[in-house]
Amino acid sequence: MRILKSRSFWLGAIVVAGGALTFGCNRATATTGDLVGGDAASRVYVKPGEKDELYAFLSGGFSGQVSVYGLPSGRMLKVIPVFSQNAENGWGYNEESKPMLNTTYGFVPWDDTHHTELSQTDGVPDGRWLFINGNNTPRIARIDLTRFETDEIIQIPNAAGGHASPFSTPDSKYVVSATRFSVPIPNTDMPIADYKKGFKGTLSFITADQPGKMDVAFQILMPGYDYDLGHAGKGPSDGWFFFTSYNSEQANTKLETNASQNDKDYIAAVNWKRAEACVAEGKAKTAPAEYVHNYMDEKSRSAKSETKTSVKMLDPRDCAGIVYFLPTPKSPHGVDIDPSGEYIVAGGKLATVIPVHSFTKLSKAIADKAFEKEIDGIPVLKYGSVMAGEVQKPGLGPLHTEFDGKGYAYTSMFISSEVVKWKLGTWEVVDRAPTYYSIGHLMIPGGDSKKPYGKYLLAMNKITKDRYLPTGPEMAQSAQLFDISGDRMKLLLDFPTIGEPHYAQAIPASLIKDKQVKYYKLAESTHPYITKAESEGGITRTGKQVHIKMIAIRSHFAPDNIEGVTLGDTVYFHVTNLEQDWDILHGFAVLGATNSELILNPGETKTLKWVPTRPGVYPFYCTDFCSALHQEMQGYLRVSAAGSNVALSANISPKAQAQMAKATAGGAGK
Ligand code: RUQ
Ligand code: CUA
Repeated sequence: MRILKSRSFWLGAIVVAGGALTFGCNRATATTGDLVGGDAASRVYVKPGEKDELYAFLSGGFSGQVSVYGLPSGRMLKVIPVFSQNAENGWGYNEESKPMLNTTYGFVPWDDTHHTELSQTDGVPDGRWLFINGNNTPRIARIDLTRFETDEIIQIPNAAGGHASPFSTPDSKYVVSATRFSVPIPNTDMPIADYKKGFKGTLSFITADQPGKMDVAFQILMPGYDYDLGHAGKGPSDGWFFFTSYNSEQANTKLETNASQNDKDYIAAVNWKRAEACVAEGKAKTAPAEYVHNYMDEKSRSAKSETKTSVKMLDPRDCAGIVYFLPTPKSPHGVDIDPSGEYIVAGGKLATVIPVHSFTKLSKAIADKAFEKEIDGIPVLKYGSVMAGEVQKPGLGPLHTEFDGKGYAYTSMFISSEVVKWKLGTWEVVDRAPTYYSIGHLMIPGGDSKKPYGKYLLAMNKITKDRYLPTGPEMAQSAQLFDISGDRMKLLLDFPTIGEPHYAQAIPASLIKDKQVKYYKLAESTHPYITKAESEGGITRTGKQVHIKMIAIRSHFAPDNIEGVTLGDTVYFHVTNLEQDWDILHGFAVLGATNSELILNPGETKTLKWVPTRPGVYPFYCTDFCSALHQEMQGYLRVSAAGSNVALSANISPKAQAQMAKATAGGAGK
């Protein structure tokens, strides 16, 4: 969507949207009666103590995170940090999670998350994992839905702008990532004017079905266009993947006009089963590529990073039949496959129709070799030979389409600011509903899968303007929930969101809620600095490093008085939450820390690194209101001048003291 934000486009968009809004409202009055009809409140009302029907996962856009909402209430349940440091719970600040943000560019504590993708079994979301892409430093993350925590992040090499990502095959064997920006591959110093000659695109297939083992299975080298979005085939089209591209003009400046010249751009249809076979036959070249893979070690709940050094690169010239181009009007954005797997729907941002391709026709055109030409080893099919139909006069600026499983498709119209419902097969528009304002993505629970859950539609709007109490120049982005169970869409609810949600997915709560991890078992933890009992806490010194093993339990820390730290030391607080009970958390913060607090799940050990800068006495305390005596949950650490002879000590048990003495005697000493 960023591409749309050029000034003249916005101006145009707003002028047109303004016009369309009046039009939209009139239309709505004519067809759907009151926008928020009489029973809307009861349709979204979830009584105190009762639970929502669905979990909805909204990408955070430039917040770099994922937020979780209950539907239909629109109540926010959690923010899951992914690519952005999150001081609220120490993600990316504590020592255990920092490695999750490692890349070949170093520690990258931010990204732009766009598309949530639930793992699937046989083309239906199964509630095991949620994948999300990082756009800026191309990455894909896996969130484990028994914990609602990010457990794995893989960087995508030979890529710039991981936008067409992380769409999944129907069995989640692979998730994909296509480069949005073409760049020299491998990236190297080159004049930008050499774009047409030297810049390339890549499509990456990442193995995803084994937690902790994501890897780049292979990449496909593509012409230097911009690759935008993708979706896997299913049913008859299982084994195929579809990616939109724009800028077939291969412009490298002022894309707004220069990449809008051609009447049609392309959808790349990728036969990934054939690509797999070519890789197995040794037709891929091993290309050097550095990328980082980070994952949470299951037992220590500490992240590990590894750097990989090569990928298998397939050139379509070396493996005939892996990619075909489907001409598609005009600068297409979304590409969405209907539940049957037959229809391939494109959202041509600048097109006046919604073009739909047919997989049956595509297969036949390939068999008949109905090719127009070939580009870099990729046959271009004839538009007429693959087109199933066009939705006429749908509105302006089609972006994304989802399906209700009852034969209808719903397309978001950015410029005319509305959702348009149309019928698969006849391509007739049957309903439209205005959105407030300028909708980007829309989501129907399961609406990109083989079995849509239907019932609701969530519009995610880019501009909020006058919908809420004003909050200065920036307003929260806004989501709108529609009831789509009847013939007409009915607006039920507006709610503000975090960051800028692009895509979202939702799934029946029953698939997730009973599988939750309630606490981590102390006995099973392999964290090297875990303190499993109060008697085992202690303090040790190794050169200039001081390690404090500490426990937190209602309502104290042990040890809670520490002396012998001197200026020049680096202190590591390894705090273990001894609680073995659901939702009993403690926090830890120390005066003058330059990172953030720790928030400790029950049974978990986390580490805060702290470098004191002045002698003095430093209090630490629990930040999570855990008990009636939470406010008493505090302690002190004394820092002395460098070279001082204050003995290293902590008020700990005799047993721990003996162990500490042994460790210090065996260590490097001061
Ligand atoms: S996207 S609506 Cu269309 Cu990544 Cu943003
Ligand atoms: Cu522990 Cu508050």
